[in-house]
Order: sequence, then structure tokens, then C-alpha cells
Amino acid sequence: MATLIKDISLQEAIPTRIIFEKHIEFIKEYGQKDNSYEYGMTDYLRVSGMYWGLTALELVNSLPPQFEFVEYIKKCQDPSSGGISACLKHDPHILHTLSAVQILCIYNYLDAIDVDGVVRYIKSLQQQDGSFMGDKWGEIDTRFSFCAVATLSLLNRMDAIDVNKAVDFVASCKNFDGGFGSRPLSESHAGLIYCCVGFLSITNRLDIVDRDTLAWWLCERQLPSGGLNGRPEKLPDVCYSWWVLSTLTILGRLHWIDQDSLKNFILACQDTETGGFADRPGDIADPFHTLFGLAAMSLLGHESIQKVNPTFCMPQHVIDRLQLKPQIFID
Ligand code: GRG
Repeated sequence: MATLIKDISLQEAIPTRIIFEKHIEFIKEYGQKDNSYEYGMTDYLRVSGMYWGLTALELVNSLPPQFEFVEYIKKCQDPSSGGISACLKHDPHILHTLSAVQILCIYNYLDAIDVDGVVRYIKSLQQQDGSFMGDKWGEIDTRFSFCAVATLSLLNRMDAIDVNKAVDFVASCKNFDGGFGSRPLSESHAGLIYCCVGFLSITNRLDIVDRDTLAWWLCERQLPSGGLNGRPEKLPDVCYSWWVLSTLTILGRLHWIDQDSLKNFILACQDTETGGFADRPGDIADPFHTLFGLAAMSLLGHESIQKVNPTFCMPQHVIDRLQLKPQIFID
């Protein structure tokens, strides 16, 4: 039976370089449109959005001063649970708690928040089976397992949770194809594979990974356009350049991918007029895809982008300052 390949065709005029100056302007302006429709409609993403934008800026050596960002994060911490919300007057969530901690680590300003409160919050979300809820409303997902251990590891407080049970839950989400899903028996997906392999790299349990089976499945995400999808029969999206390449880097198998055609696809996702990267060429650019386009280019060795850490998606110099050494496979 023939396999169905969905893909896009790239136009002729692909930029030959990363248009850094446009991307810097794009991200800086994005954060300032606080009375725009777009800004109002993305309240629920605010603190993670700050992490995408600020990390992208730091990777290209253009981090702005910290004051307004740190002040905003302080106000988003809920004094009772200790968790951090996406924006003012929202409920705290583990994803925004991680994003806030990542931003504060970049600025070396963890003192700005109640760190014990954050640790208390993460601990409160762990379930009997080792899994984590995203917030008090109860959704369970391996993304939240990653957020939990990434946050605690950045705070040097892994002792607060039952790590063995957390590992058992993630291991129970491994599939026959070597990939991982959001819960036991859920479909493998490159985004969730990043979360689970990143989780295992932080907890030093990469022994659980079927290294070459998984690396093979990840390489099969590359399409004739050079771009990567997140699972079979889906379109390519520049964000998978991050979720797939970061995992291949942890697996020590980055060289298994066709790097030149992927670089070409990533370059094609830039918006040469507005700046920023879109999911696919010709779509509207946003800070999420801009971070993951730049971070993937860093993994591919672009000399003008700072080195990024494949587990934390943070500048490597920050991970070094915190003296963290997430596990990776070395031949
Ligand atoms: C610190 C970088 C960083 C991340 C924090 C939240 C998180 C941890 C990672 C998210 C990983 C991710 C992208 C998961 C994807 C979840 C999912 C099932 C998406 C499916 O979305 P579709 O169907 O996408 O819109 P496709 O591409 O499959 O069509």
C-alpha cells in the first residue's frame, strides 16, 4: 500500500541568510503592542510568550534589560499555591511556572520570586502514579512531567518530588516505535518525545530510551521539502526542527538527518518583510516559531547564534552557570 506524504513545495526565492536584524525588531515590537487585538487574545500565553521572545533575543545577543519582565513575573506568582500564572488574574499553571523560572535564570534573578512557593506548587501537582497535573484542574500529560523536573532542576530542588515514580510514569508512556505520547497508550508525537527524552535526560535515566529505534523514527519526520513533521502524514512545521533536533542531539544522532535541506526549509520560514519565523513559508510569523527556528539553527552550528542547551532550550552559558549537566548519549 502506498504511503501518503503530505508536504509543501518551497518557492524559488528562499533567503540565503538569517535576517537577524529583522527578527530582533520583530520580537521587540511584538512585546510592545499591549493594546492590540493580538496581545489581548494571547493573555493565556503571556509568560511563556515572554520566555520564547527573551530566549530568542538572548540567543542572538540582544537581551533587553530585565526590570519590566521580572516585575511582571513577580505579580503573576500566586502567594497561596506558589504557582505562576500566564498573566495577571489567571490561575497558576506548571508551564508558565517553568517559563518564569527559565526567564529568571537567564537574568540570574531567582530572588525575585518565592522559590519555596514554586517548589511547594510543583510538589502539590504530583499524583500517586508519579504523573503531574498541569494545574489544579487536573489535566495529566507528559509535558507536565517535563515542566516539573525542568523547574525543580533549575532551582536545584529535585528532592521535593518522588523522582522514581515520576520516571515510572514517563516510562509507561513509551511506545513500540520508540517514541512517547502524552499518556500511556497515546500516539508518539515529536513534541512529547522531546518532553519525555528531556525529562529522562534531567533525571539521568536515558537508559529507558530505545536509542536507535527512536532516532530512526525521528529521522522519518523529514519530508522532501527538508522540513520536519511531528508525526506521520502531517505537514512540516519549523517548530519540529526544535523538538526533533534537540532530541536527536540528546541521542547523539544529529548527523542522521539531512542538515542542508533542513537549513533551507528553516530559512524559507522567515518572513522577510515583518521579520520572525512562521510555521511554514508564507504563513504569519510569531515569537514561538521564531525561537524554535533560531534554536534549531543553533543546534545545527550557526556561528552567529549562541549555543543552546538541547534539554532546557536555554542558552548553554546559563545552564553552565547553574552547573547543570543533563545527561546525553555519547558514543
Ligand atoms: C521549555 C521548550 C520548552 C517547552 C516546555 C510544553 C512543552 C514543554 C513542550 C510542548 C511540546 C509539544 C509541542 C507538544 C505537542 C503536543 C501535541 C499533541 C500537538 C499536536 O498538535 P497538532 O495536531 O500538530 O496541531 P501536528 O503538527 O501534529 O499537526
